[in-house]
Amino acid sequence: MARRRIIAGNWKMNMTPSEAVKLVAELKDLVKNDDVDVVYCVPAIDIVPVVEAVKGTNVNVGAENFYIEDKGAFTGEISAPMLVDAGVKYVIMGHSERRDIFGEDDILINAKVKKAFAAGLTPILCCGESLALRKAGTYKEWIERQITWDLSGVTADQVKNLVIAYEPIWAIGTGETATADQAEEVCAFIRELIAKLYDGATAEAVRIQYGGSMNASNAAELLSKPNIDGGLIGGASLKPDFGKIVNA
Ligand code: 3PY
Repeated sequence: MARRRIIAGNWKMNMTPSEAVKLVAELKDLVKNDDVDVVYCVPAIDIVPVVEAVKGTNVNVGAENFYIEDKGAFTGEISAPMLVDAGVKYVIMGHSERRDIFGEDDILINAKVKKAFAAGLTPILCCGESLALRKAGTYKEWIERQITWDLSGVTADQVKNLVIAYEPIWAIGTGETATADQAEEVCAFIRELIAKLYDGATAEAVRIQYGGSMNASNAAELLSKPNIDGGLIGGASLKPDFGKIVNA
């Protein structure tokens, strides 16, 4: 069965609530496409107004982060039940900015994957190597280690509904993009790894995105590759260009 394409914007720490509502209105007609899952992953403070603003459209809302406990003394955090109650469907985890700037490790990310599934959220699990690992030629070993840890104890049925985003760190916020062949090589490797860790049916079902400076001019080539099922889009998700990527 063909995998449904998924294009998700990662707004990062951009857009005040009023700017967010304006952006949703600007993009509304541009992102219409019934054959693609379109997701806006937005800052916590934008979730409620954006869920309201996308009502009646083809867009779903995702969060950029959450904490693994349901409630309690965790100042500054938001929980999976809070996200679900607010109408959120997806949540990003394992993004290199959270790994590198906020020190999140694979043990926490693994707990997030399990918690998100248990709460009814779809994880968008990010992985990817640094420039040093790319140059050393050990990037596949690194990605295998990340995914194996992050999916420890996660069932095949859950992985069938997972979204994995391959985001080489050297292509994030640098303007550099992996070539379509480089991206496809790693996305195919991730699919083979899922077949090894689970089985062929699970590997066929899991959706794998490329992320890292995907934009309106390179999206069509990246998305033409057999193992790239979509994109996790940074800066270009804040512009009308996002509509071009959805329809690429
Ligand atoms: C980027 O494209 O910059 C991203 O980090 C997407 O998540």
